[in-house]
Amino acid sequence: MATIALLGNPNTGKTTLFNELTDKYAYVGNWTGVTVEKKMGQLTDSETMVVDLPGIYSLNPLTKDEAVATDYLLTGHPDLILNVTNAGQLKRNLLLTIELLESGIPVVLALNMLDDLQQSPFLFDLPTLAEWLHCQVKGTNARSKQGIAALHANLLQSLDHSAVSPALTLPYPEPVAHAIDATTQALQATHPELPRDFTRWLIIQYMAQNQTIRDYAQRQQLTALTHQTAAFDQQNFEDHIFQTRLTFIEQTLQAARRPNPAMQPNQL
Ligand code: GDP
Ligand code: MG
Ligand code: K
Repeated sequence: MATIALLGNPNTGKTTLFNELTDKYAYVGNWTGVTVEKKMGQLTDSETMVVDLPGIYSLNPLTKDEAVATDYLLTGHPDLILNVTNAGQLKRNLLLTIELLESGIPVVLALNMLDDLQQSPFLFDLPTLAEWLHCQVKGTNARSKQGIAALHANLLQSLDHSAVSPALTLPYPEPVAHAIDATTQALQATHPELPRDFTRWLIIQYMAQNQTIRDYAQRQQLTALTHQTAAFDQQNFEDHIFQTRLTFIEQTLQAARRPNPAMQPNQL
């Protein structure tokens, strides 16, 4: 049975979308060790399970509640990620999106709350966003139920792997890129069972000082990674990674922004 993980910043409409996309509850309770509600339901007209996860701004968790989402990516083996974003705060939302896209797990991006953009001077061209991010992008207004049917159809299609692209690879600067490649080789030699994209993602997260990932690497004895801790930290890889992501987001948004025809000066 396939599983879709619902991930996104807090208050982007994840639970509203969950309710629209599912028709049967499979489970409602709490995640182990935290008080966050765990909701699982069946995607309408499908055997697929949808899992609603706590809202997060990054995969590097600040709280135990937030760590639930990162832990789920490490151990839950979702087949697909539905990343729900607030279209009006895309710049901030895309920081998480990039972390998800790097995992190699297929991502469908929902640009939710499109209704909030009606008064904005700019809209987004969804095909351009899809091209830059290498993933499916669908616009929704979860509250008024617009775009749900198309999103549902796209999720089914993406689960069929017919519409899925490879993981996003950002142009990290030379020392980082070189270290990623070298560490990937070393880690693949000792842990050939890990998928290549997932290996690269673990390394980037480790470099970015994600403590949940660092604990995981310790537990799994990923020594190709753990032995590099001091080297990564001394070279400020975390800062390089963050800057590269910000630059990429700026470029993506610049390419995808379109004037909102409803807000053109001659119509005001
Ligand atoms: P979550 O924290 O990501 O699970 O977000 P919720 O589903 O709880 O939604 C947060 C708030 O945003 C609620 O008040 C929703 O009614 C509202 N909301 C959800 N989707 C939309 C949308 O497409 N447009 C607008 N304007 N509001 C929405
Ligand atoms: Mg919620
Ligand atoms: K429902």
